[in-house]
Parts: sequence; C-alpha cells; structure tokens
Amino acid sequence: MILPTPVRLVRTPGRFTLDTATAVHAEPAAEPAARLLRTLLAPATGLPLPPAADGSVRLALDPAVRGAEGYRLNVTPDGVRLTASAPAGLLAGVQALRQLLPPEALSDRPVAGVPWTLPGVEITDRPRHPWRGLMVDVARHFQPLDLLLRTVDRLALHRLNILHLHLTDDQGWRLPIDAYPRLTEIGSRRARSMLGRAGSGRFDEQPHGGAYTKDELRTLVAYAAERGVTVVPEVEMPGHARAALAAYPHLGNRPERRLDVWTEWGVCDTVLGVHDEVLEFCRTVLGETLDLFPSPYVHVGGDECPVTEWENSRTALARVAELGLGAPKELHGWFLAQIGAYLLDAGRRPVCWAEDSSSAALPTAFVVMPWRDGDHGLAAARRGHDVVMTPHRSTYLDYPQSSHPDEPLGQAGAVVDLVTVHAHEAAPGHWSGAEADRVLGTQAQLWTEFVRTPEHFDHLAFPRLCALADRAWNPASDWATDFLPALAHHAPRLAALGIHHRTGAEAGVT
Ligand code: TNX
Repeated sequence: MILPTPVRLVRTPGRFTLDTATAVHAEPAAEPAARLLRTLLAPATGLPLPPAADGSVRLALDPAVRGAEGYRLNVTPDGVRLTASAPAGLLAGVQALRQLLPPEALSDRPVAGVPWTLPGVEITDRPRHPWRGLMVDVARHFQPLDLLLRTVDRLALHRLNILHLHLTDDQGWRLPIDAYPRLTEIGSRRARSMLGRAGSGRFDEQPHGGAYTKDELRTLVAYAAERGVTVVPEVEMPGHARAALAAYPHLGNRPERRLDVWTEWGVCDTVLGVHDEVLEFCRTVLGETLDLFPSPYVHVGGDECPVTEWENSRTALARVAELGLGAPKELHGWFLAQIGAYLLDAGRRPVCWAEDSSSAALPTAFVVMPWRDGDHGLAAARRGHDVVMTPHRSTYLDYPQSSHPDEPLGQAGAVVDLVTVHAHEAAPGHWSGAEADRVLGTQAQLWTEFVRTPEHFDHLAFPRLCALADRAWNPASDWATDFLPALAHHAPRLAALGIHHRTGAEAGVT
C-alpha cells in the first residue's frame, strides 16, 4: 500500500523481481526519471539497472495519461511499465514504484538477502492539487543544507512538490545578496535565542547563526528539480525585517537607531521604511533571488506588519499624503503592490500571506496564503486571487500534535493532531465551484522557533506531513479505511529512512 494513497490501484496476478540482470529502457524524455530510479534504488539494492533497448522496466511518455503529474504504473510478471503525459508524472511514478518494493529499499545502506520484488499492480493516479507543499522556516533556527536536501527527498517520496523556504525574518537573514553583504555578515547572527514561547523572558545566552552560500542554494534548487520539487523562496517585507535593519539601519523608519538582530519570538514593531531607497533595496534583493531560484512563484511575506513606526515617521506620513491614502496602515498594501509589480515584470507570480491590512490594495495576480482563523481564503478567492490554503489550526506543524506531557514545546493555543491534518479540506464544501477553482493547493508550515535539532524537525513533520500529502493528493482517501492502513505500511519506510517520527499518532490521542 502506497502513500499518498493512489486514486486507483488494482492488484493483478503475479509479481516481478528486480535483480542484477534487470535493465531499464527510457525514451529520451524519460531519462531524468530513469536516472532518479537508479539514484534512489542504488544505496540499498546495489542494482545497476543499466539502460537497454529491451529492458524489462520501461519508462515512456504517453499523452493519454491524465494530469500534468499523473502517471500509470503496471507491474506484470514480464516487467514494469511506467507512463505519464509529462516528465513530472514519471518522477511521481518512480516514487510509487519505490514504495511497492520492500521498505528496506529505502535504506541508505546496502541491504543483503532481500528479494526486490514488486507485486502485480495496475495503478492510475494523479494529484488533486498542483501545489502540495511544505514551508520550512530557516530564519528562526538556521537549518543546514544537508537537512534541506534530506527534506527534498522526503517531500518527493510523499509526492509533495513545493519546498517553500522562509529565508529571512526578524531573527535572522539566511540569503546571500552580493549587493548588500551585511545582510548575511550582520543579519545572519544573533546574540542569543529566547527559551520558551514569546514573552518568556528567558534566553539561552548562546550565539546562533548561519547563512547559505549561493552555490548551496543552487545545489538545493537543482537537487529538488531532479526530484520534481520546486523551491519557492520567501523574502519577508515590509514587516519581519529586523535582521535586515540590524545590517542596514537606513532602510528603517528611524535610521539613527542601532538595532540588534532580534532575539525574541513574536511580532516585532520594527519594519522597513517606505522611502524610495527601500523599494530599490527590495528590488535588488529580489533580483538576485530570481537569479538563484527559477521558481515561477516568489513569496514576499507580507504578514504581521505593525504600523506604529509609520504612524510616527515624517517620511511615511509624507508618503501617505503623496499617495492620497487614508491612513498609514494602507502603506502595507501599497508596498506589496509595488513589489508585486516588479515580480510580474520579471515574469514571476508574487505570493504573500493574507492580512486584512493589505488585502484591499493587493493586485489579483498575487497568490494568497490565508493562515488566520476565518474565511480569509474564501474572501481572497472572491477578490480574484489564487490561494494556497495554510490555515494554522490544520497545517501548522509547530503546534503540538498531542497533549501528552512528553510532547516537546510547541506554540500555544491549539493541538494539531494527525486526524485534524488529514481532515483539512483545501476547498471546503461551502465554497462555490468558481471559488474552489482558485485553490492551487495546500501546504504544511514548519516554523522553527523551538526547533534546534534534526530530531525535533522530524518529530514535528512526521507523520503529519504524510497526512497532508495524502489529503492533497487523493480527495477520496478515507481516514480509517485508506489512510490509516497505508500509514501502517508506510511506518517501516519512515524507519528505513531514519526518520524520528511519533508512533501512535494515528490513534489520534490528544
Ligand atoms: C505566525 S503565520 C507567523 C510566524 C510565526 C508563527 C508561529 C505567519 C505568516 N506568521 O511568524 O512563526 O505564527 O506559529
């Protein structure tokens, strides 16, 4: 049983075993998928799977297969046939094929004595949503490249196709920008980190820092592309920008003031100014970001932007007057509209978090991510935005997944357990057909205020990410009769990958 659960799977008689004699035939457009198959199976199986015209594993494009990422996979005693209408579908099919093997096939070490046998099947499969993602916050706690590469592998295994990287925030700037070197020289390091939740007043007194090199980010983007995953960068503006202001105070509202990279959690009052130099800064930063990330989507944050500084800044008030705005808070939407226009000119789709304060001025080309309680997604869809659903009570993995006393520290106010994630409907029943058509998909959010180790990262992500992946892929998957049995088969795969996941989560015990 594979996960996400396939739209249609029929068991057929017989089986097929991969061995040292098995060869692969791939037509040219299927070559990347054949390479991925070899790369994925080599560590555990040691099988060479060489190319051969008469290979019994056959990969080919077939325009009759439905869906851009849809695939068809047939295993018979004579061999394996994988087809898709596009290369992305072949990559998805390779992951399904891998899951038909014994779970040991996912190990990164050689495994002896296991026959690499596939059951006879006929799978016809395609995803419900084109955007199936995970956001990783690398700003609150820096997450090194090897963790991100591993995360890409795990996303691809679950047929999740977007890695949204939250690269900058008040507590750290992780994105190298040649034109503004102090962003990482100064902005990537903070003196200490807050222990506990926002306002705890307790600190670890340990410096924390980290930034990527451009080569590392290029490596990540290429690695992800080989696996059918798009890396969507996020650069936060105009709020959540304290680290940038620590590096370049003249971009703020009180240029004379020296700021540190923030050491607390929560919402920081310091935000970018609204003078021309700031917009130029944002365009330059985004220009270098576009060079690194070919993603058609670029996220510019836009959440939680307090306006007290603008209300008290002569420059900001002059801007309000010049633009004929009613109040300084309207600068929020104006700011994002300026930046959105730049991205659209560059041929990219801007993405931002939904906020009431920016919604009225936001060009409809923005993709919106509603994260607060309420019908913000529906309101955005009605205004003409495409939406990616990110409601915090079903997709925020920084909330605890149970109320067990042994659960690690998480955000207060909710428990997001496995059944809740699986029940999350990206396009709820009360939306009209046209509104539901605005839903690009859904994604999980892994904010990292409390995440200091890879084990903690895994624990938050799994198995909740399995539930999100299942729901985002297969609308018909039933919690009890489809997902839970698939998860039971999947647990040994997670174990073979060395993932520290919460066992018993499927019981839904809170
Ligand atoms: C809200 S959601 C935030 C993040 C925090 C998160 C903690 C959003 C767009 N902003 O800055 O990390 O809550 O759950």
